Amino acid sequence: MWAELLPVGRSASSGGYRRFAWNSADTECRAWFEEQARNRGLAYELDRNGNQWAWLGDPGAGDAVVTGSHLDSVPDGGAFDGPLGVVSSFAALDELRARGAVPTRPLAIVNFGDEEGARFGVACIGSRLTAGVLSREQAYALRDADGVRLPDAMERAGYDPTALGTDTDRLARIGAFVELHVEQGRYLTEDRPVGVASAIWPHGRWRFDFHGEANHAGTTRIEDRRDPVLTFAETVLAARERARAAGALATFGKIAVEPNGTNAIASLVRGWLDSRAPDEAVLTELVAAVERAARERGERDGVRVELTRESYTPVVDFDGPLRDRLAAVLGKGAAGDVPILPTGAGHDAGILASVIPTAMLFVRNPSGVSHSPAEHAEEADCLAGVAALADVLEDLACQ
Ligand code: HGY
Ligand code: MN
Ligand code: MN
Ligand code: MN
Repeated sequence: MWAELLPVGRSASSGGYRRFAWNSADTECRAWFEEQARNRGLAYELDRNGNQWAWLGDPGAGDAVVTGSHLDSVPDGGAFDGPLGVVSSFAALDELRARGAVPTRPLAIVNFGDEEGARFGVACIGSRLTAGVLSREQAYALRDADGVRLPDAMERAGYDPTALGTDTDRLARIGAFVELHVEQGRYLTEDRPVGVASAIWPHGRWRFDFHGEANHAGTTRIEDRRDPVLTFAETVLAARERARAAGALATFGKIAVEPNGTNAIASLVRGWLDSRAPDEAVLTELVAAVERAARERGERDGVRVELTRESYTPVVDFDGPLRDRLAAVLGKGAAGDVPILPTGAGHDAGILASVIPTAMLFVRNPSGVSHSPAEHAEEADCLAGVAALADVLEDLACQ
């Protein structure tokens, strides 16, 4: 199962994945999901937001236990972020059947579309639409770097975008959602390779636009320049320095320069800030400090600065009965405490936590590296994750 998915959308040169929403690699992953569902005799379903579901039992019965994750990736992403959760869900279902466990509640495996937001700039589009935290209008306004609208991208991939929106009825039929995900840090250890999420840090994406003045690189005196690259550079340095001081995170990983010519002073620089912090007040102050630094430098450079918040996810606290139940299941017959850990990474579980009981399991990633072709998890730890997920599903759905 895992081996079939590995080559899909993988770059021969970097070994990284380029599975962006509704592109050919994403469509191939979706075909793989449908095949896995049908091969197991599960009822396959595509919902109004393009998320895929594989049901064991009557989807209409209510109080379903759902597990799954996403199959899309960041540019040049790793093999585990997302797919490990989906593959482990199918493997855990196989394990339940091998144990002869008989579900007393409907069970479903889900692939949430466009979790990384790599193409349209907003993360977790499939789960945000389902949970009602992204409206149809907002989704229709999204465009990719080539100006392709989200609904047009869906239609070109053969999906009907006309019914995008909150899926209240579906949410009412779900009693619990558990997402298994590769850890994107190094908290878990060899003897405790599976842990339970305690929280997701608040995080968001802000776009800084630096408006300067295009001019000739070879004839414009230094004192006559209004160079937005300079203001941007100062902003990047300020973001790093303020984040370090605040014990938080700030990254400019995506940049656009116009007209982007070697011998031309730029007219516009766009920098996307991804920022995250242990709590919301720290995050708010960090972004405000970066904005102040940008504007102060812009004053000096004669560059106009505009700031747009593109997406924001408040802190998710998984503390509650479902998390405790997962910790109890993982703790059965195991020595020592069950690892309970926070993450700075966003997840579909973080979106759904606002509308249904939700919890997460993390599987050890020895290097902690993620959003990179170097992302890796050991087979033994992945199998431990499948066994833990099977125990959790048996506890939740087969009692
Ligand atoms: O960006 C994130 O944290 C997530 O991987 N989408
Ligand atoms: Mn990710
Ligand atoms: Mn992920
Ligand atoms: Mn994620």
